[in-house]
Amino acid sequence: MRILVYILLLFYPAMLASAGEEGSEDSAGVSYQKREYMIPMRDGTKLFTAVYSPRDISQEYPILLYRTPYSIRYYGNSHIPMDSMGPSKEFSREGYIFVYQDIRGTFRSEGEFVPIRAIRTDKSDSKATDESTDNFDTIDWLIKNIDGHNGRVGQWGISYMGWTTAMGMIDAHPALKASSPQASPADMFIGDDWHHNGAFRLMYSFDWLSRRGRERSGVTEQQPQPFDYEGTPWGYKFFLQAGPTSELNKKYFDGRVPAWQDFAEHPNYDEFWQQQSVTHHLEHINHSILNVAGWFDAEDFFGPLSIYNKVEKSNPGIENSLVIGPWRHTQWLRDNGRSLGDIDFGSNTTEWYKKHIVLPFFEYHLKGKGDWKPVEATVFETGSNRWRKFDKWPPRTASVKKLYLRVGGKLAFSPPPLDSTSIKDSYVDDPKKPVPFSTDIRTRQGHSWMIEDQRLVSTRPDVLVYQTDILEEDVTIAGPIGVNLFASTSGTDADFFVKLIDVFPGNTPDPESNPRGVKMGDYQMLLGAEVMRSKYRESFSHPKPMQPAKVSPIQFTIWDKFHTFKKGHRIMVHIHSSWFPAYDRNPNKFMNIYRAREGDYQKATQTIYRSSTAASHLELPVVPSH
Ligand code: PG9
Repeated sequence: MRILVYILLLFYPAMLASAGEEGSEDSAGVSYQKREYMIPMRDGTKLFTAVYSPRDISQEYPILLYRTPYSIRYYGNSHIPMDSMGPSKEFSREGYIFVYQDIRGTFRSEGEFVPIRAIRTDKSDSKATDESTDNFDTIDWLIKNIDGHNGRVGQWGISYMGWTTAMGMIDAHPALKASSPQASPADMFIGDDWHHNGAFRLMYSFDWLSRRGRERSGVTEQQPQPFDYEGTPWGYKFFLQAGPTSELNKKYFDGRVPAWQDFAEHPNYDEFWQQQSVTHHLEHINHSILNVAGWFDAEDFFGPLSIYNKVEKSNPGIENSLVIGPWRHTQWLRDNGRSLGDIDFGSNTTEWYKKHIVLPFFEYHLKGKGDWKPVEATVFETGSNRWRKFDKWPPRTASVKKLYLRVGGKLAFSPPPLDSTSIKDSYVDDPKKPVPFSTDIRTRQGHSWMIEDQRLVSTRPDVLVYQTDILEEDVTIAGPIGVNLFASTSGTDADFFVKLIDVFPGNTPDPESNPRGVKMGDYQMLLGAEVMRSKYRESFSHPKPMQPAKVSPIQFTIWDKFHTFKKGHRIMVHIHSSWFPAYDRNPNKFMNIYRAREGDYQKATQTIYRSSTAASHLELPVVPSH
């Protein structure tokens, strides 16, 4: 009997490929049936795929594809997840053929999973695969084998599924007419989940890889177990006690998380990272693209912006538009978008987006329905709390204004005078007491720390704080923010984090709905933050030590913002050298940090210059405020 069950389990997926398995359910008038298939890829690997089709065969429907490493549960025909079919509930009602697939090497699919698998190097090898070929082969099979479709395919996804969507845009199947990559990572060394400007994002990478990065023992329907942080709810303590990243690998991964090994073997921006970056391959696209991002996305904000910019640059003439709402990672799929953390945006921002953008986009391109008129950029202006539309992003009216660090913790639009006597500010970075990235007690990074109140952290002696006078009129910024520091360290490497903050007036009333009871007077609302690991200040591929005490220019970008600092508020900047455990600590020593030992971590004195010849400043893209 046991042997019979084993044989059945072994061949069950293959049986599905030929027969299909069926179930059905109603969704607000549209009745769906479900079938499961094992779809063969060009190398023979079969991918587990669920197809939900409207039962009404009097008309044809477009196919909407979604490919995930997180499982397409529920398996079998007993459950049809009506609310999550498509980017909003309305899609089920409008009628689509929804296709969900476990990507290669995950859950019920065959093959090996490689997180953010690089694009194949040899395109002439007809059996070589990557996520773009798996996407192509899936669409090809669906078009040839599924009944009732109208020959048009769309694809969408958020986060990892945004990335599989972006990969599907490369060498795309001709039936693919519309793609919406949302919050996709684009480059894991420069600006998304694993690293920012070479600085390692410890807490997130550890959590994700501890669950998703282990080699699997076979096909499964089980989600991985969450990591047990040795019983403590406090990630700061856990990671500080656990020690350097090399120790974490030994203690918790036992060398069985291949991606963790990759970090140590590829500490710089070499071919490994370059080949993995989706933006390097986004060419020859000839279908319509809708890019979606959240201003406060703590995982993948650089990604969607870079994908939008690259598609714009390399594929002139196609429809390629951008939507950015005031959202955390994936928020537009999860709640009404009225607020995030302590900040109220005044309206249900995600509902507006779903009704006015994502549904009309697919209805038009896949069914020819409606009067969708693409707008280049539909962006939510925080501070003023309203949606705005532009024919270009950043808007044409944006012009750079330099905001200088000045003596006495001031920020001003005028440069330091020639004869300043005080020309610098210093602080001591102690890797044993790193600056916390959040005041929440948590083991996983959470979602709202990119908009979190910075008042407590501003009191630390290892955080430099600069602010403008009280603004006499509104200041609106729209676009990327340039950071130009002149800095030195007593060590041979250092991280420099720069945060841009909106400081509310002291007498700001508390909002009507304030679940955490936070007092909003003097609130320091984080708008954006970025880091530069200074050994990469000249090149990500060829790191160079800092020379102790020598002043070096450190330039980088805090990626785009669209925000109005209201009259009566102040603009504030924080500078510090750790943001833990969101980022690993820099030992302040030029080395491969993934191989650092506890003894390598040393205190360093960091100095930021603000003289007339070394005038550290930010470049704000200022637009007229209306
Ligand atoms: N941001 C997530 C991720 C993408 C790619 C790799 C690893 C993690 C996600 O939420 O899917």
